[in-house]
Amino acid sequence: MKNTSFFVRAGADDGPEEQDGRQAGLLLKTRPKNKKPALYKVLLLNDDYTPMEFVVHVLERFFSKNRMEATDIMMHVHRRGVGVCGVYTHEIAETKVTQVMDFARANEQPLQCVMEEE
Ligand code: TYC
Repeated sequence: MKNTSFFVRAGADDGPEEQDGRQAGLLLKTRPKNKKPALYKVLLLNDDYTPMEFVVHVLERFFSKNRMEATDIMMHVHRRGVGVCGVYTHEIAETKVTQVMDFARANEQPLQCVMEEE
């Protein structure tokens, strides 16, 4: 549900000033903000050169996967070409992508990591 704030005319008399000092004739009504943040999938892409063990390590180190979860995701990417490592808010997803890309580059691996809005 979208957040809304709106002004409405004050009550019947429209007197010069409210008791709490607000401007006469105006009353601010605000609904609680319950807007959920946009979410982004962080994806790993397959390539022909990055060792499987390196990808498993990336999933353990940056996405807190255990060995079995990491192996499942790595094999999914290997077979299907792309796979989801996790779903995060924009800033966290961006950080994950940067961490993986920096780590891959530092280790001279062509591994690619991207983010995509859900
Ligand atoms: N295809 C790679 C290989 O056979 C393994 C691999 C899996 C690479 C997942 C990248 O995101 C990846 N060594």
